[in-house]
Formats: sequence, structure tokens, C-alpha cells
Amino acid sequence: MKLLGTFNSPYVRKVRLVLLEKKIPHEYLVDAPREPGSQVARANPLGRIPALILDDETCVFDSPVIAEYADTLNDTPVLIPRTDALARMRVKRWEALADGIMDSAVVVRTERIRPEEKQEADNIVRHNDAIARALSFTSGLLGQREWCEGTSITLADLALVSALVYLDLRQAERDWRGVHPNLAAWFARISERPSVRASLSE
Ligand SMILES: N[C@@H](CCC(=O)N[C@@H](CS)C(=O)NCC(=O)O)C(=O)O
Repeated sequence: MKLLGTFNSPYVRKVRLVLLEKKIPHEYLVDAPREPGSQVARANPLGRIPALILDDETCVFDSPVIAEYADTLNDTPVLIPRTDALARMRVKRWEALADGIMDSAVVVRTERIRPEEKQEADNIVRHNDAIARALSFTSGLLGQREWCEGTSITLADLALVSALVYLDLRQAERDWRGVHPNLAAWFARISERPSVRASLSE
């Protein structure tokens, strides 16, 4: 299988982490949808990354669908609980929370790179407020736990670290570590994982 994506996309990082944690063989192709010659739109009608192309050319999108599909390919580890309905819901909700932080950070970034007179200040404030609320909620849920859900790594951890890496990239001025020291400690720990290091170095 081939994964199309870019280094900075938080949604791509999330699915790369899933594939790396589960040691699923794949080819990672850097392909930015807006660059000339991109094959993204031919693979994914939405023209977005990540796009996972299976060996029979089936294209899997978007990132939650890729993550769920990849998780069913082996049990080492199981990243989305299979039988406990509540635990499964909580992991998927963590993912929704992290994806929502990514969505809002992408909106803020898109506004900020427009000419100043065209930027919608209200939109920026609304999405920055949503990020701040989501981080507070996240920090409260996490508490002093080692993992977002249960006693081992799940998709929840991989989604959250991807959202926080993206905030560092696009909103370096946001002092989320100072506001939420428990998130900072958790992030420092998970950043040591080989999968996270690999996703940050290539
Ligand atoms: N909900 C989608 C979001 C994917 C997305 O919006 N990706 C961005 C990159 S971060 C993209 O491909 N944008 C299209 C573009 O840049 O033209 C997912 O989870 O996969």
C-alpha cells in the first residue's frame, strides 16, 4: 500500500503513526495536493491528504477511515478497542477532539496567510477559542494518566500528539505547556517513542 501525504499535515502524521506503531508495510510518498503533478486528486476525489492507496488501487480516505482500516489489519497493538463499546467510543471521541483541534488550527493558519485586509478576525478568534477550550477539556480528561484511554497506547494518543505537534508548528506562540503542565509532561513522554521520532524526522 502507498500513503500519500506531506510532512506538516497533522492528519497525515496521525495515520503515519498508526502504520508505524502497527508495523504495517507501506510506501510513504510525499505528495502535496496543490503542487503541479500531484496524484492526490486522481486517487482521492476530495483532493485531500492523507490518501491510502491499496494494492488493488482502492483509495482509502479520510484519516479516521484510514486509521480504522489499518487497525483491523493486525492486533499488535489494537489501537481502537474492539469489544468494549464505551472504550471504543472514548477512543473515537479523543480522535474527534484531536481532529477538531487540527481543523481549527488549519482554519486559523488559512486566515493568517491571507492578505491582512482579507483576514476575518472573528473567525480567527472563534477557532482559537475552540482550540483553547478543547485543550482544557483534553487536559482535564488526561489528568495524570499515562495514556489517554486504558492502560496502553491507542489511537487517542496518536491523534493527540499529532494535534499538539501541529499547534507547535503553526501556533508556536500558544503556551499550551504553561497552561496545561500535565499535557506537557505527557507530550514529552510520548515524543520519545520511535514512531513519533520517525514521523518528525522524515
Ligand atoms: N478530515 C480530513 C482532513 C484532511 C485535510 O484537510 N487535509 C489537508 C492537508 S492538512 C488537505 O489535503 N488539504 C487540501 C489542500 O491542501 O489542497 C482527514 O481527516 O483526512
